[in-house]
Amino acid sequence: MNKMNLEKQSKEILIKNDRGGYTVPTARLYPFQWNWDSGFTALGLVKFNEERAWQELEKLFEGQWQDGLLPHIIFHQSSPDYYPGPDLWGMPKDVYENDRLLPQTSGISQPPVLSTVVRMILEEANDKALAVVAAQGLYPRLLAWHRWWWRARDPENTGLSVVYHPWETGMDNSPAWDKALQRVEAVNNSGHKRRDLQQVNQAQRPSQMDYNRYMALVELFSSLKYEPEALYEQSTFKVIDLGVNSLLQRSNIDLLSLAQQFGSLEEQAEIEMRINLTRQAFQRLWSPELSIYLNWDCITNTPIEIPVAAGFLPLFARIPDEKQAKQMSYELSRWSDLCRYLVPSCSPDSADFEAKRYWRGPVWFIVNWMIGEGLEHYGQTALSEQIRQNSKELVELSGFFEYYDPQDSSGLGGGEFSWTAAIFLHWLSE
Ligand code: 9WN
Repeated sequence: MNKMNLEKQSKEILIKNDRGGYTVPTARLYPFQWNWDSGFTALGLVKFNEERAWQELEKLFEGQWQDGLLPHIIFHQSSPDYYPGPDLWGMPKDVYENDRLLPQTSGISQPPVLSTVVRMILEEANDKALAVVAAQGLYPRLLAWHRWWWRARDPENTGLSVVYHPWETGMDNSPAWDKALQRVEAVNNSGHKRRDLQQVNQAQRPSQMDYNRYMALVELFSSLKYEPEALYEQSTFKVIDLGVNSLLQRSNIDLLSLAQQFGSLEEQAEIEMRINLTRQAFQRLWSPELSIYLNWDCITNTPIEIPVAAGFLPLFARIPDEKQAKQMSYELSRWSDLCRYLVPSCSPDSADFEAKRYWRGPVWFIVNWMIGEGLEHYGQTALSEQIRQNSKELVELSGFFEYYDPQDSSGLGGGEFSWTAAIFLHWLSE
């Protein structure tokens, strides 16, 4: 398909997935507003409707909690198509704040990409007056969310924030979580029906045992009323996720830029302190042997020695020094010798690699864009361009899927997928 058609098609997907001020990731499989999906989607929307791009973000923040948490799902309306819905998260109904009905939400968050997105669309907007008002309105809410990550999720002020659920990493079924998840005592969910398998082949989705453990964690958090101290002490799944921490660090850098325009000197100093603390703290996640960063299991207090694509995301956060960035790009080139399309979500020569299963091998556009952007920053232009070209080819061959097989290019998971269309508009159509 030619470029014009793909561009047109990607805009049509975003319009089709619009549910009135917010975009669903894809029809039926994911019928609500997801946190990081909306961030990436706004990067596509801004290319043809700036007002709508700002609205996407404003709508998301309607679900923000008073303590700053921005949940991973906002249930603006009900749908029979997804499990688990708001009732299983134990969320109260019909709650009003200043006469406004608050949407029900989940009780965990997702990788924080929004400050980066706000800065990017503020800088590229044609309607500057609209952009300044919107960004200024979002700034205090972004700051509150960052502070939640810095405090509720890092109460010992180490510089790295913890997550309590694979869903919170956005890379739910990554082999990096296998061992940590096995420690979670599964609940028997026979009374509940998974809805994802009505739309996607079981071989491309997490196993039933994974779901039973995911739900056990949800029950635990709900019974603890999502109290940050209780979760920190009692969650049986507790990891330092490279995705969350890389996106948070990059977002801290972009939040600082927003603070310079809209915030106080004290806020700027606070953000700067966090950036420096995190930069130092990241060093313990670096593996010189594997030339990649590693996730960390906080229960055993050991690195998780499974090389996954998130291990390259510190490039997006400007964490590595020049030497480390070079070593990472050699490692990624080695991966590319082992499989046709970059970037597989897990090292292709790892025993855990599965080309078609959700986060265990497939290529995801959002990850490709962030790694590509990071490599370009470090001057690794050829490799960054290879990732871009591979991504283009995947869309040309298979259309706008949720994820792709890195060997045979087939499109997997949900079709007409919003973030794939948005990243196409943002990164591939120029
Ligand atoms: C759970 C919406 C979301 C993405 C995640 C992706 C998948 C949900 C699910 O879909 O997760 O949040 O039910 O599988 O893993 O990254 O935000 O696109």
